[in-house]
Amino acid sequence: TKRTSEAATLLTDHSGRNGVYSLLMSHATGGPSLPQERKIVTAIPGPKSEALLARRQAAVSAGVSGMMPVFAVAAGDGVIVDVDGNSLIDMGAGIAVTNVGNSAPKVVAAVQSQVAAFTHTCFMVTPYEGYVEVCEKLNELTPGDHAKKSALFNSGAEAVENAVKVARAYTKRQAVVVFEHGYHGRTNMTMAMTAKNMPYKHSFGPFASEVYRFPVAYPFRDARPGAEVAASVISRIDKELGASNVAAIVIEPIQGEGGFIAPTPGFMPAIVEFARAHGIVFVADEIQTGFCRTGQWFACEHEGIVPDLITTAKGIAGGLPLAALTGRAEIMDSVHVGGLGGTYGGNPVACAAALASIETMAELDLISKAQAIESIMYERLTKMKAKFHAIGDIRGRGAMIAVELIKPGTMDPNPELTGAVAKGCHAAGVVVLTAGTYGNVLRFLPALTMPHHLLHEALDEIEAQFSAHS
Ligand code: PLZ
Repeated sequence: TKRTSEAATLLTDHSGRNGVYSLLMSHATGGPSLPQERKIVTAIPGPKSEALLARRQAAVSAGVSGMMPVFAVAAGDGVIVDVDGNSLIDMGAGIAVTNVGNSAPKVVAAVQSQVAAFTHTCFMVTPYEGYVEVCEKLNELTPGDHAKKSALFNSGAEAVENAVKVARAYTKRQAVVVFEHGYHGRTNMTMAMTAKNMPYKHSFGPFASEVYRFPVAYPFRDARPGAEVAASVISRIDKELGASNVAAIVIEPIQGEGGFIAPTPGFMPAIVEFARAHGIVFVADEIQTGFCRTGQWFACEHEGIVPDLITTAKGIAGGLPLAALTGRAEIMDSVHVGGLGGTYGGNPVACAAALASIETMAELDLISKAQAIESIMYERLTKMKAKFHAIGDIRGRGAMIAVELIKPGTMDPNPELTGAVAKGCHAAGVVVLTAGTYGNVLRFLPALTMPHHLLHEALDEIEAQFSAHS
């Protein structure tokens, strides 16, 4: 077909060599998935990536960072293939996005048929079924069996902004409570809500007002029970803000960019109870934790928490840009008509991808797959912790696991070792991400379809890098 030959031209231009070409052709036309292997055939970066890096440097703003020095041409399940034909192990899934794997067959088919039918009408102008169906699914899958409604957006940050808008409209209050180490986005409102200055906020102020940040119960660095930390936060909210001025409390049930900090058990339930008692809208930001990532549909479920509003994005649509705000119908309906929206929000192609992704999650039982990844990761990392005293903490759930690195014998963060291990992995063809307020967390977020032999191979490499740098 014409489309296939266009894809072929594109792939030939980028990859050149024949082996890579036929492998990519098979992948791009819905054939068997990419060979699930690490295969390094050039230096990292290879010559074709080097050439693209030079073009990138000349054409792309220096303000956009670039972690891996290679350019991708294909990806699926556990691997990313680069322009030089290297096949890398992917422990990042595009920052927790391709939970169902890259170019998952159902997603590819749904996107192809939607893109051929129509690409955009604007839901606010001429609606279509896909948008409604995604909302129905979200209302059904998110925690709680109360009446819910949803609205769709383009990015996680936009969903968080809209959570604040809805909470303010509903409560007729202004203050927003967020937490230390929290991350909510890069737009003006969400920069104010994000804790870390560098790189997210530095030189970009002034920030939105009426955002107040309080400590989170951080088990590795605070031995107090969760309820006790919550009590001190609640007392401060009462004294410093006044509960009756607070529109929303926004928290990630496991903090993502902040370093996979799962608040000490008891912390979130106490905060939820306080919110309920004072008419404050409790918002769970599940943008990184959602869609089977933590071994449940949503991370709130681990502590039985039912948020009033929940923000989702990333894993929702198998890699297409889509985000959502879901919550109690009376809260979601409290906004005046026309108050929520946007040109592209709930784009039909992204909605088709979301429906296919959600179907794939159920069909492949990705909840169990995330739990299996958790067992393997904990077992291997626990052994490494006994050997390498720089590993201070292992934490997270499902396929959202991290290690926090310290200077051995202290609690001091060790960002130098974190960077060295990450760089070593990258050079050896394993994509790992870092995180944390102190830049001392190595985080692992593989696709939930990651084959176990590759997971072990990635862990072997991580272990080798710890050995090399200890
Ligand atoms: N809330 C909990 O994790 C996005 C950011 C990467 P967007 N996290 C990855 C970077 O450096 O920009 C995120 C998140 C949580 C909100 C967001 C924002 O989602 O889709 O990136 O806007």
